[in-house]
Amino acid sequence: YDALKPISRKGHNWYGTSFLMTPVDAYDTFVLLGLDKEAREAKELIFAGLNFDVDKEVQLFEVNIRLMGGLLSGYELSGDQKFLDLAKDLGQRLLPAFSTPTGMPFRYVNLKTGKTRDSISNPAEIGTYLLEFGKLTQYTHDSTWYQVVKKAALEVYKRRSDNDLPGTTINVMTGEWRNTESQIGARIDSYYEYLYKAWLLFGDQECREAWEIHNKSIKKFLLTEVPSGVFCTRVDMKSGKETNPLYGALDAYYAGILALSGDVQTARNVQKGNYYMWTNFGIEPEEFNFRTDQITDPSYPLRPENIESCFYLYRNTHDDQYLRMGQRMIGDILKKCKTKAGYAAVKNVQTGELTDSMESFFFAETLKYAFLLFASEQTLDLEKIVFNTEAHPLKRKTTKTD
Ligand code: DMJ
Repeated sequence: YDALKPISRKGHNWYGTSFLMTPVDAYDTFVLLGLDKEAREAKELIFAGLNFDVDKEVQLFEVNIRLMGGLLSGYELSGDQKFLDLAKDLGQRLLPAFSTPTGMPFRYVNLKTGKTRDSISNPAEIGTYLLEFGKLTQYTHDSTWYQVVKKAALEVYKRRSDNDLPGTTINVMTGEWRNTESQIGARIDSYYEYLYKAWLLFGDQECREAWEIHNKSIKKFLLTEVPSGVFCTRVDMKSGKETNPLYGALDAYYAGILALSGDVQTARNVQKGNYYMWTNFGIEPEEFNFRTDQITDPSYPLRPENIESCFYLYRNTHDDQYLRMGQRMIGDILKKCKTKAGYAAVKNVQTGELTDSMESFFFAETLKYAFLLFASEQTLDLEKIVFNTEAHPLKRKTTKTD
């Protein structure tokens, strides 16, 4: 199944038939954890059942980060050509989405017919292909893959405001912003992440510069200190004025990227806010107002970002407080989310009510970062790999030079 339902002990498929998101997202976690039997079983399921020649419309972004990312890391870890063949086939079927006047992709594409839909997209769903399609370029020696997705990401960058900030939604046909609120979380997050990581993985200087310019503005306009910690607020991209002091589970990745990019002091400050968000509510809510402490979305769908940031900060500082933070978060997940057949998302962090859902990113990311936080550093060397946004490790060609 694409996702598991731990309470009813059933499964859920996003598009009627299964694209095997659970085994694809879990495969490299099994490998890293040394669960060889489970890794073998997942691989067998994938090769026996994964078929992209189906008349189904899929969401480009999700299929890319989970399936394309998982298949590519599967190829690099196992050397099995079938993983790469599946990734190339999927890539071909996603490409028609990029045929727009701006080069920024539609949100949905039919895998068989190439028919596209939904021109109102956002930076994350436009710019989160650099790592995966860059890998396709590396393995096929065809530069088109990377060129197409790099153009898409830079079209967002080109449309940044005078304050060097993007908005939240944009029309990919006209290039006009629809929602001009700027923030670091949902619908923007991995656009920033991939600009920086395209530099790490491929040495792309233009992407690095775009990340640095955006990041300077994030720090200038969004980073906000309140008594409970440092958070990133939401502002209007043009005026830079605060629109809504909301922060949430998805925003928590930012401390990790800061740590990875070497800005350890800011990362530490942001992680303090992240930890406050987790401990103040027993488990982190999807979204809350950091000025009033009011929760605006009480769910916790087993997200990884807070633990992910503990992992990067610990790797960078070896400060035990990040181990303790991670231990507390993992303990809360074990205590509050464990069911007889897996781990369930929380419907309301205040009441503790669970919901019958276990997204595949719990396998790909949450469990992997939890494990790696306490594992020996040789288990995974950050000089040798870059994680895609679904925590699929992709091999770096060269080691870091700066
Ligand atoms: C994952 O699918 C990816 O990390 C994505 O970038 C946004 N968040 C979810 C997990 O929270």
